Amino acid sequence: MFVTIDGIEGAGKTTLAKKLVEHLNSLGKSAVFTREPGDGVLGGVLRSVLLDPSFQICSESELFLFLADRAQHVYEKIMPELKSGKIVCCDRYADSTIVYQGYGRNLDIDKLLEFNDFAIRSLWPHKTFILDMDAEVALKRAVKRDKSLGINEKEGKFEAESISFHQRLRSGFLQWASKNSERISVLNADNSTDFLLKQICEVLFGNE
Ligand code: T5A
Repeated sequence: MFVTIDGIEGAGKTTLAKKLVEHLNSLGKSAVFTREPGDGVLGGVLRSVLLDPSFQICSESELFLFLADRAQHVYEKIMPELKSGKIVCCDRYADSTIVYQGYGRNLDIDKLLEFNDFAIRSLWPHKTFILDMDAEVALKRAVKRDKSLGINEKEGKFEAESISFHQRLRSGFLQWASKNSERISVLNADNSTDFLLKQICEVLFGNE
């Protein structure tokens, strides 16, 4: 089973995806955490380029760098883990590209869908959860986290975008979710991580 967690900056994706993996493993279901961008050796290099504000990258280059990261990630990690029977929980995936590069950077969404499908060899998640909340509140969470981790502005390229950019992303995620409602569930990220975890498990496994 391939599960992804997506949404705006600071909504709690990483926290929730890691907790989900921990919970599934404690139930004896073998699960692995992974994330985008930045898994693996190539991913690490691409992540540092993508998130470094000193690189003036045009939207098209940015798109292909995210897709290169994803293609390698699918080939090197996601597909092998799925083939070995693991549940893969990925923090951000193709939906981030549709929303950030499409709704955020105004690239053509049909093209993004096509390019993504090529990069992932049509490996779309079985289920995607989008964490939704007020963009300004979420951003404050991310900035507070960065400060507490001593992370400098290099990591904050997208966080440094205007609030209207983040509001556009939030609305993009909601529109995209409603167009893909059989795969994507929207969760209210104002809730506690434990509550969100319970909601996800109900969707994935029912009352099992
Ligand atoms: N991007 C990415 C694209 O433009 N296109 C793409 O195709 C892809 C894949 C990656 C950037 O790249 C962009 C999007 C991003 O801007 P990143 O640093 O990897 O950047 O971003 P993320 O790891 O996704 O981190 P975020 O900043 O978005 O944060 P998260 O993961 O949503 O939030 P998290 O879990 O770190 O939590 C933030 C803080 O809130 C607290 C946590 O303890 C933490 O301090 N928190 C909660 N507080 C209250 N209630 C809850 N339920 C909470 N959950 C977490």
